[in-house]
Amino acid sequence: MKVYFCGSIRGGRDDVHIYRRIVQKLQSYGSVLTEHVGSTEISERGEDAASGGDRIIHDRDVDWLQQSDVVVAEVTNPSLGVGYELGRAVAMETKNILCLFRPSSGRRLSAMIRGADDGDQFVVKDYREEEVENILEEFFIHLKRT
Ligand code: 6K6
Repeated sequence: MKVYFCGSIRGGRDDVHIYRRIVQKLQSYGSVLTEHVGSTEISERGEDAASGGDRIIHDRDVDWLQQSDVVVAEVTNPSLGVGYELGRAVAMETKNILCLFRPSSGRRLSAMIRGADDGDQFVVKDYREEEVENILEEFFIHLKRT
């Protein structure tokens, strides 16, 4: 199984420790195409020496999105890139999408994400940090049954 993980980069890296936990858990279900999103080496600038510019990042990520079977997004920290990826994934129709949001942040999730939940292919789940692995476990067990 190929999993595409989305998390804020230029939108802010405050939650990177949670992204890392999510990526680690996702790796037990398949290959995570975007494991760099959970890397503490990547700053808010979202650049490193190996990167060849924004177009290359965009085109590679859209290609990975197309290849992926499942999309998991941590959406607590607002990010234009994550919102864009989710919109593109919805347009691809074939993806199972899980959005994870922490109400304890005090933020309110965008209506365009919360309102996209159809209880089937696009699911939004509120969670507390300590239960993140269990939430993922439940989601993937359900996926295997369908
Ligand atoms: C090179 C090596 C590590 O990071 C880079 C350069 N930046 C990006 N590399 C890969 N994916 C990126 C990069 N910048 C944004 N993205 C994608 O958009 C990721 O898949 C994230 O889910 C999302 C974050 O968007 P912003 O708007 O918060 O940056």
